[in-house]
Amino acid sequence: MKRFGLIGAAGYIAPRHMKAIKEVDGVLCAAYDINDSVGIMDSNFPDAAFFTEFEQFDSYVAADKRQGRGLDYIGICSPNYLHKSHMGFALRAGAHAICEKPLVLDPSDLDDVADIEKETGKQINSILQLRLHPAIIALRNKIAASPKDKIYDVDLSYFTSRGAWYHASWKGFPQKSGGIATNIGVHFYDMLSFVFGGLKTSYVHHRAEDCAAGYLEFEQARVRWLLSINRSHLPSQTPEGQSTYRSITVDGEEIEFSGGFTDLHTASYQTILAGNGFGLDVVRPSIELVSGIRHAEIKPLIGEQHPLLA
Ligand code: NAD
Ligand code: HP7
Repeated sequence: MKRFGLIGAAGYIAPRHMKAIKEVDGVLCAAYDINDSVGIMDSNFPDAAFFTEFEQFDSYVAADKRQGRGLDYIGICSPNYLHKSHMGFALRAGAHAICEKPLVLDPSDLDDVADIEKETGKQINSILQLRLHPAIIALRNKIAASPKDKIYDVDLSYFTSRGAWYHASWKGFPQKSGGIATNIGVHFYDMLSFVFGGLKTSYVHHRAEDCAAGYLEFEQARVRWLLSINRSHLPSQTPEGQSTYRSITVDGEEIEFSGGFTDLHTASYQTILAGNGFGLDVVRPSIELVSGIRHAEIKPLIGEQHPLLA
C-alpha cells in the first residue's frame, strides 16, 4: 500500500486527490493546509495526521522517514505560485510529487525543479487530466491516422463562469495564478499539442482578467481560441441555468468533451503509479506557451480571430 501526503488539503480540488488516493488503494498519512477546513478527510482517512503549520508538517514527514516508513508520494494542491517550493519539499522528503497544473508559472522554474529531481532521484508528475479523457484520446488517434500534411481548422470556445470570489482569491492575482490563460487555459493548450503536434505560432488578440482570446498554429491545426470566466459572455446557445459552455470543433465537427472531467484524477493517479506520469518534458511546451501568452504583445489583426470575439 502506497503512503501519501497532501499539501493544500482544504481547497476545492483536494477532495479529488483524496478520492484518487482511496481508489488506488493508497493511504493518506499526513496532510497540510494553512486553512483548517478539512473535515472531509474523515470520510476516507480519519487517521491521517493534519497540520496547519508547514514546520510541523515538515517535522512529521522527517520523523516518519527516520522511522523507516516515509511517504511514497506527496500530492500538491496549493496555489500555483507555491508549487515550485512544495515540489522541492516533496522530493527532498524522499517522495515523488503529484502536482496540480500548472506545474510552475515560468519555464525557467522547470530547470530548477529538474535539478532537484537529479539531486534526489525522485520524480515530478503533473495532473493534466484532459490527456486521459476518452474523447480526446479518440481524437488524437484519428488525427494520428490522417495524412501528416492535413491541417485541421479548430475553434475552441471555453466559457466557465466564475463569480466575484474568483477575482478576490489568489486565482485573481496574475503573480499567483498566472491569469486565466495560465490557470484554466493551460489544460486546452496542452491538449491541443497532445492531439495536433508541436506549436508553431501564437498570437494573442485579447487579454483581460476575465477573458482572453487568440490564434495558434500547431503542426496539424489552425486554432481560434476564446476563454472567458465572465457569465455575461456565455453564448446565447448555452442551455438555461448552465454556467459553462465548452466546445471544440474540428473542421466544423463538434467534439464532446465536457462530461467526465471530475473522474479523471483517479485515472491520473493510476497512470502515475504505473510509472507513466506526465513529467517535466511533457509539460514544458504548455508552460512555455502560457508564459508567452502572458507576455505577448496584443495583436488583434494578426492570425484569425475567434468568431465570438466581438
Ligand atoms: P483553492 O484555493 O480552493 O485551494 C488551495 C488550498 O491551498 C487552500 O485550501 C489554501 O488554504 C491552501 N494554501 C494556500 N497557501 C498555502 C500554503 N502556503 N501552504 C499550504 N496550503 C496552502 O484552489 P484549488 O482550486 O483547489 O486549486 C489548487 C490547485 O489545483 C491549483 O494549482 C489549481 O491550478 C489546481 N486545480 C486543478 C484543477 C484541475 O482540473 N486539474 C481544478 C481546480 C484547481
Ligand atoms: N468551482 C469552485 O467552486 N471552486 C473553484 O475553485 C473552481 C470551480 P469547472 P474545474 O477555476 O481554478 C477548472 O469549470 O474543471 C466551481 C480548471 N479545470 O468544471 O473543476 C465552479 O464555479 C482548473 O484547472 O471547474 O476546474 C463550477 O460551479 C482551474 O484551476 C464548478 O466548480 C479551475 O477551473 C465546476 O467548474 C479554476 C479544467 O478546466 C479542466
